Amino acid sequence: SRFVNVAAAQLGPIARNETKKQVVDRLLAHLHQAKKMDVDVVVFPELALTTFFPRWFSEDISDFDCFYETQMPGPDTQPLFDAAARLQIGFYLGYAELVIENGVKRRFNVSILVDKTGTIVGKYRKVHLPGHGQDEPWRAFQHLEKYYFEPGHEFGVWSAFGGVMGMALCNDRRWSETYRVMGLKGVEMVMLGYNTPVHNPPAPEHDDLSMFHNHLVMQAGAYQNGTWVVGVAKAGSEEGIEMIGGSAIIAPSGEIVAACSTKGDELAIARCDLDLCHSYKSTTFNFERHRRPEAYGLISSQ
Ligand code: CDT
Repeated sequence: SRFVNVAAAQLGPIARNETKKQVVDRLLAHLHQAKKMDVDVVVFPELALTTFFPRWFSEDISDFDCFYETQMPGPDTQPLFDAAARLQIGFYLGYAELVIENGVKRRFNVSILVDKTGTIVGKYRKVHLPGHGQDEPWRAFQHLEKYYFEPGHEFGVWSAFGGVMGMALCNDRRWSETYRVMGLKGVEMVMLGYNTPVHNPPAPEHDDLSMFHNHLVMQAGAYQNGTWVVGVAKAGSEEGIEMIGGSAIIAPSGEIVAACSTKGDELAIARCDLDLCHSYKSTTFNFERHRRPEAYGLISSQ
């Protein structure tokens, strides 16, 4: 057995005027609590340092630069890395990244994986950016990820915590390709944070199904690739917008083995045996033996 004790560190809402210091204190409380329960790695949500700012349009995109991190660790986030090293606990963290390349500002929705020494072992830039790229005032609220971020271009895996770790962010979890690309790279645990409003303005008929769809996609992704999936929400009523909770740790069987039951700051913890992946990866989903890529031309070429 290869056990990794994992905490899904759900966050309740983050107010627009909450300072990064206040938020980081909430994250530190999670790290300390998790350590008491012998957790190896804590998974935080997407955009875990700020409110979900793509719900508002700003004509001048730079007005929102305060929601991005220009360095990681930076002065606000250094305490997380110090705590990780001191407590010997790792974490996955989602945040908005602002980098200047060749004099041009570039913005990404990213996650990082930090090991027990407080060292960043991997960074992932969100591939599937949902929503829209221009202000759409008819909506009850905006979902401007295509305006505030550029898409990333690959799904990676990293050796950490005694296994093969993968990262994704929110909307990525709805796409089977996300898990399959990492599955082909041998992933044993996919960590992903999300911010999902209950209400979907273009398709309000989906609203009642938002939690069903949340678990459906993560459970299917886990089973079809023989991997653990740890999905973590920023939940509750954030600036008047209701966000789903339902953070869950899902086994390679597709079963939910731990879940949050509130919409606030809450830990769900599971002792995950990475060797459980083997039973699926070597039988039903033995890719080498059973996949038929020659029949998948349409999706493998574009
Ligand atoms: N953050 C994020 O990707 N949220 C989307 C919301 C629905 S699309 C407007 C999601 O897929 O959960």
